[in-house]
Amino acid sequence: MSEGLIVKALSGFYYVQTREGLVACKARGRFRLDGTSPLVGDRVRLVTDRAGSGRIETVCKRKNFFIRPAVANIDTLVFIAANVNPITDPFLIDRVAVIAHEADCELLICVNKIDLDKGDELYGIFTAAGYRVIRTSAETGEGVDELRDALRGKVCAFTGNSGVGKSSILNVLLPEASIPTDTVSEHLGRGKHTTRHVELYPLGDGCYVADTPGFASFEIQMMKSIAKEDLQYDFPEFAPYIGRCRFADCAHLKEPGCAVRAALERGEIGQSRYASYERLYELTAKQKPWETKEN
Ligand SMILES: Nc1nc2c(ncn2[C@@H]2O[C@H](COP(=O)(O)OP(=O)(O)OP(=O)(O)O)[C@@H](O)[C@H]2O)c(=O)[nH]1
Ligand SMILES: [Mg+2]
Ligand SMILES: [Zn+2]
Repeated sequence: MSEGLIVKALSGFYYVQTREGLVACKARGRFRLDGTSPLVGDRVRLVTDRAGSGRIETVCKRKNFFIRPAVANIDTLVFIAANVNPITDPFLIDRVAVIAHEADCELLICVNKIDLDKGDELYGIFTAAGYRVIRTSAETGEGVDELRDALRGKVCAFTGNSGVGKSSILNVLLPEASIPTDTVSEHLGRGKHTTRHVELYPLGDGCYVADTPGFASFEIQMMKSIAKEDLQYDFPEFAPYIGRCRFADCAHLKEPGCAVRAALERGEIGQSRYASYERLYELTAKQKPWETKEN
């Protein structure tokens, strides 16, 4: 029995990086029956037959996993955004930020295509909220070294709407990968979903980066339901004010004496971030108690 890391899943095969090399594996049928199918990023144990093909026997305990992109054991989610062709809606980043925080995963925001548009608004919103934002251009290479440094030693997944340049940036980071990219449809201002599968690429020194297919905003799913009372903790810039409201169970919506809203009025919390909190609170509040993660 040997061990390895699933780096690609395609057409019913899992490609497992082992010390001996890359092994194409099938998974035991039981995984599918149990609804515990392996994911890219899983550490697994496998047996290989004489012909060199393998079978995954066990999946090691996961640190976390995501549904979209379908990956496991991610240290850093890198949200690639752009302010031109296509324009990233900040709400999309806010949703992913919440999902990342719930999964105990660092979020890094990368504003790409700065050769066309510097993305000052996105940069301002997310740096003010306390996130690290790196500006890049896959076209000129600007900022790519800073991104490479930020990813060192981590297992990362690129995410972001289709056409923002996820595959293009990865090609600059790892030229030998030559990942297909495609021009963004001028009509729709969104990509054509050039990347169709999730794959982890080795950048050396234990750093892996997953390129993933982009999503349209309506497709993104919460990987698990979040209790409405917990949502406030997913907004790191709220932290200094939590516990200072007049009511102990303040939802920071319309209650009098709310410290979060006071901070919003003083400009210490960003308008767009707070608006996303309101929208997401409404979504989480609609859930039934038995749909939340405690159950
Ligand atoms: N000007 C400019 N164009 C870029 C940049 N990055 C990517 N592009 C172009 O944007 C288009 C889409 O890039 P992709 O890398 O395929 O985008 P993606 O995010 O991987 O898209 P999906 O795979 O569909 O999710 C391509 O035509 C790229 O050449 C950039 O920094 N500047
Ligand atoms: Mg792509
Ligand atoms: Zn409050």
